[in-house]
Amino acid sequence: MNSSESSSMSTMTADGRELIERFLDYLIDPVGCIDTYGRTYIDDLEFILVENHLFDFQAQTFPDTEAQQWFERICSAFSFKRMEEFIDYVRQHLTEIDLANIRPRSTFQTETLFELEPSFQEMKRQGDSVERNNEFQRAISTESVKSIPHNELEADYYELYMSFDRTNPWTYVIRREIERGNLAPEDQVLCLGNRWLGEIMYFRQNLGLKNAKGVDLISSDPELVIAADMHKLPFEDNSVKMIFNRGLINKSYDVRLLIKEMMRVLTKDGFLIVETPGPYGYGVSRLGRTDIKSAQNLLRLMRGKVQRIVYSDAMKPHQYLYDATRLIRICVQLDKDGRDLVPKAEAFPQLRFKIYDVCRRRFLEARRMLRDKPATKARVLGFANRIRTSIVRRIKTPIFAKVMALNQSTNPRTKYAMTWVKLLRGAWIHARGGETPHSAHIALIDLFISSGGRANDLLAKTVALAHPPYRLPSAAGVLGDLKPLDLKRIQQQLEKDGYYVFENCLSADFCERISRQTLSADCLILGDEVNSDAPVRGQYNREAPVAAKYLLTVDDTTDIPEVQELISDPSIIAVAQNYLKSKPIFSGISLWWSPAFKDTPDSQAAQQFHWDMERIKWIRFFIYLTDVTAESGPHCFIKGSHRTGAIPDKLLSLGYVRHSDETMRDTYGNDSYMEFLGQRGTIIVEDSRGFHKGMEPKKGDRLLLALELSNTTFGANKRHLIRNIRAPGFGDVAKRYPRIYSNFDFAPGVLKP
Ligand SMILES: O=C(O)CCC(=O)C(=O)O
Ligand SMILES: [Fe+2]
Repeated sequence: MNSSESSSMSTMTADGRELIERFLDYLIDPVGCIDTYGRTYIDDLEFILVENHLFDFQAQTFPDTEAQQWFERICSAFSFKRMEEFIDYVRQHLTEIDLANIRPRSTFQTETLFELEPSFQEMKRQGDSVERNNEFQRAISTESVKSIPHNELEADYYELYMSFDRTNPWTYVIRREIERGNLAPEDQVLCLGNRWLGEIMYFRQNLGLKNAKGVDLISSDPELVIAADMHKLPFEDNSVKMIFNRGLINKSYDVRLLIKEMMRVLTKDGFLIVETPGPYGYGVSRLGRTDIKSAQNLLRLMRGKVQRIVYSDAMKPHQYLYDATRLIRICVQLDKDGRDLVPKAEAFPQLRFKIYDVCRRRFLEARRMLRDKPATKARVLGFANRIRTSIVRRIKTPIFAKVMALNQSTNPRTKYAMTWVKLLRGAWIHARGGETPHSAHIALIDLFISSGGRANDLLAKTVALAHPPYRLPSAAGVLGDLKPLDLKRIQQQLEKDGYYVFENCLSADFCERISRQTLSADCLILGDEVNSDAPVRGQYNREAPVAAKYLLTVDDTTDIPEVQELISDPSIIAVAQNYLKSKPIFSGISLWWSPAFKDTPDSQAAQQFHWDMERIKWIRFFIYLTDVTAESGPHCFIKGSHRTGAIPDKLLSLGYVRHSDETMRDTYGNDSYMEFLGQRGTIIVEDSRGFHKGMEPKKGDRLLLALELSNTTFGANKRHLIRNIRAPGFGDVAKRYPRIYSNFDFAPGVLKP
């Protein structure tokens, strides 16, 4: 027998016992400890030391000095060298120690509730095991599924069921994350312990997360739900974007293992949503085996790896939670690469959510009712039809005649009001089908002229409310690694002057690659001299140009890998979003050669001063792909002329026309006249609502790429086709941020799910 063994076998002195009891009472605060059925806090002591006190078993130290002093006193009194010796000693002398909190509270409720369940009796007789426990859970689930048949099929019923006695934040929270671009429709989502198929249908149909799947001990449809033990998920590491579970983790036989398993399959920035009862009034049981008691205790199991707490509450439950005192609900976003992260708790718009929740419920109820009862549906539709015909007959037809009359009016006020009507009607048509009526585009131009830009500003604010910006993960790209301060600076200069020239350039090689591809393309040949109704096409010969402008077709342009790289570039997107204060959309992409063709400016080639007005609010990136000198056709801009009210009425009243250099210098002075010279690769961003032009080249030629980003595609109708994904990553970005690419048509099969 060696000395340490003899000390562990000997009985304790009264002083020693008190020391140990007080130390254990200090370590074990039951409010902060997770309860597991069949285990005592002494069984879990290693976990409690690490999770609750950050004890470092390797260094044998507590970060907290008070805990460390306690530990050292115990070590010297009992001549322990390590924490492990103390724990062994305690476990061997358990009968001699009197502790306030050794064993979690445990309820007898299940003992009576499940008396008749054979798998429960089996578990009691043979003792706990993973298999017997799962068998029992499976039996309970099978029974409860029968009790709510509608939940088995209907997404709407399931959604209503989740909120039958409380608000349900999940629809709001998840949709908001989708809206922000943090979650995409294709992402893999798992519902653990879903029981009802309705939960999966809810994710697929009501939230649009079409790859949602369940994992449960029971499955009536293997396509929707995989039968497996949640502690051993049949999924690869980092393969799941979101895990959702309600009333699940209290059924875990080992919650630490469960959380580890969920963290394993979740992606680096995955989401975890947990809804679970706790703390239990009477404690854990053979059914509710785990009581985490608080979100805080749960978060401790993911320590350092949570970046955001998207939502969290702990309400008093109403009906079915038996003796649980709270319903803990939490949604977090991970950062698995994080170390010692302190999660950011986000503010939650309570009022907006409550209004949303009430409306959503009424909507779901109405939709169910209409779906359920064909007779009601027929009656409602019939009624609506009668109203519609009577509106047409009594109201619409007479109003139509009046509108026609108003339209012909010469009264300026009536004309102004009618312009708004045309614009708003066009906006309605655009919102429904994506196309803007020509009359509405003209109305946009007319309103700009008559309001000096105020109409655009008002409309842009409305659009921004409907489409608030994405939360973009980074703004690093061809414009540099832009930090919030850089973005602010660029935005401020854009607002003040209307343009910004970036310090960063594209490489010569990058420009050369684009240039080479343009020279073999069949361009549209344009210019004042080209008078033909049919488009004239041909390759651009740098030695012998025959017109002022050689424009690549939009579809050829977006087929160039380098162009696709630029339109998936985070820094370009971020700069645009910041200026537009709304989700940006690539609404126009053009690439053209301007040769030295004649001495006079060409109007078709935009070589005289003008403002653009194809959108409500937009910015344009002008990218030089050849060296641009004063001779080879620099882009020119009148500083500040983009601002609201900056164009004098006498110029505006001339309409959408071209202006001479003299008019510009007379109106704005020489200092405002900007001529951008730069080597190839130079990137300029500009609000081309201000006066601008491309000066006609005198010598040499210029290849320019223009990328327009707008807050909406309302205005000119010109869509782009993506025939193929040619830049790595473009496809992923396009799937993740659908609105940015909503002006593109992707050829069938190009955007694989
Ligand atoms: O060629 C230029 O520099 C000007 C082009 C232009 O007016 C435009 O893209 O809106
Ligand atoms: Fe222009």
